[in-house]
Amino acid sequence: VAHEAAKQIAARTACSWITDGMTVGLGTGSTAVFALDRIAELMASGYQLAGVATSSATEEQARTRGLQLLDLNEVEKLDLAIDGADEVDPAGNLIKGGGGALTREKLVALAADELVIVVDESKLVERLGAAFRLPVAILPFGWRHTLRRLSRFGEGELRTRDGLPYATDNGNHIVDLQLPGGVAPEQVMQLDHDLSVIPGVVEHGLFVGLTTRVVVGSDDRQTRIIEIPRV
Ligand code: A5P
Repeated sequence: VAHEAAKQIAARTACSWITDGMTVGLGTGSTAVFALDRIAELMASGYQLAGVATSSATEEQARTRGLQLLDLNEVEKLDLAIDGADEVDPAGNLIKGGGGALTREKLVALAADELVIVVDESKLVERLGAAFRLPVAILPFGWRHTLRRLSRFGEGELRTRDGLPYATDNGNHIVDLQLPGGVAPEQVMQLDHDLSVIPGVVEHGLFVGLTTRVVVGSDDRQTRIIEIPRV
């Protein structure tokens, strides 16, 4: 699989900010899963850690590694969340949701004091959405109407799996939205707002102003850390 070494080193490096006693947000995807291995090692070495998972897939992966999981409602806040991303812009804004977990991922990210994003170099872009379609989670009820409302931002396509509308962990559908030319860092906040107020939209995959650090792994197992000041 592409960039495995880069993903692994990025996720392991992100775990260096975990200290004993922390409650950690556990991201979803092929990069974030490597953090679970490191967290299991830390626990084996005596750390007391608890995790809140961002998807049922991550829940499953965490359980097989023996991690203690909490529901987001059981914690007031998280000390740290570690998650992947589909795209990262120079301001640390993200597109997430390629794996369909964007709604829980955003709720966990918002609850966390710090959000460490782990990616390989291929995820770094100048403008979000120029290459990757923006995932938008929508209610199944009346989805055709919501899709039509979304189409003023670009061409949207209902995500399918095995010929049926894709269903998220929350039972929602996903529209993958083509943003012509993408969106510049200074326009991201406006688009965040414009999408959020559309009736039928549950959540969208733009993560604006949430990232505090990006760990970029490369195939030769080097990492670069980008600190993002929260404004
Ligand atoms: C899941 O919904 C996504 O937001 C993932 O975090 C994102 O797709 C990154 O996944 P990979 O690390 O597998 O590319």
